[in-house]
Amino acid sequence: MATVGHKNLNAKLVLLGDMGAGKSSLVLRFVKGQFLEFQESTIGAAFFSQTLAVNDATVKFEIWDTAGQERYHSLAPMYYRGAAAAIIVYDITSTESFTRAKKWVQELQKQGNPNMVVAFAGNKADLEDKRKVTAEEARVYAEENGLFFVETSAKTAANVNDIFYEIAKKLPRAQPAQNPTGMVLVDRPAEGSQGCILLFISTLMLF
Ligand SMILES: Nc1nc2c(ncn2[C@@H]2O[C@H](COP(=O)(O)OP(=O)(O)OP(=O)(O)O)[C@@H](O)[C@H]2O)c(=O)[nH]1
Ligand SMILES: [Mg+2]
Repeated sequence: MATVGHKNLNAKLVLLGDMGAGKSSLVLRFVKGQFLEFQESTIGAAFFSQTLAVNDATVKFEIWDTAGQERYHSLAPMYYRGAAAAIIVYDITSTESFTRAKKWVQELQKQGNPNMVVAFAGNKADLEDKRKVTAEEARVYAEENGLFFVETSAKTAANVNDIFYEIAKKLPRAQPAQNPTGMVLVDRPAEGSQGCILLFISTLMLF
């Protein structure tokens, strides 16, 4: 049960990045604690949810794991529109994926929510011997663009939970009335009809 002053937040989170960067693997690691050596390429997008307790709040992430293949690019706005947070993922062994990640940053800067919490994740950090993108280069880029940077490994689990915890901590603890676009929703199950309103706003966020 929620304690006094405790908030339940629903936060839409989207993962963006080149195909094969490891978006689905990061989600699978976070949500189920698993890793697959042969993770299938995502078709369209996949939805997951996971709840985290952080300080004064319980954050329920509604996670959209998008497909990195170029042919699905036009679907992306449907998933990042109204999102409270994004994780832009690249593969540290691929300069193309780093370039692609920077393009996603630009797209979010142009079309995304300006208050979005954006994490920049250099994944496959376990493949140090195949590294093509230095952590320093990525850190400088992330700092210049106001992103929260971390290197992760879905394989070893390094920094995977941490990235979601950091995002949860950075989410604004806004009230619905002050937040008409519904980026982060405060859910109070005890207050009857609010659940319906939340569902309605969440549905609007998808269109
Ligand atoms: N060594 C290593 N391999 C990884 C890691 N993360 C993902 N992989 C592998 O990289 C491949 C691609 O991972 P996915 O999670 O499918 O990548 P994706 O970004 O979801 O790709 P799309 O769905 O096509 O956009 C899979 O074979 C994974 O096993 C990692 O941290 N380390
Ligand atoms: Mg995928």
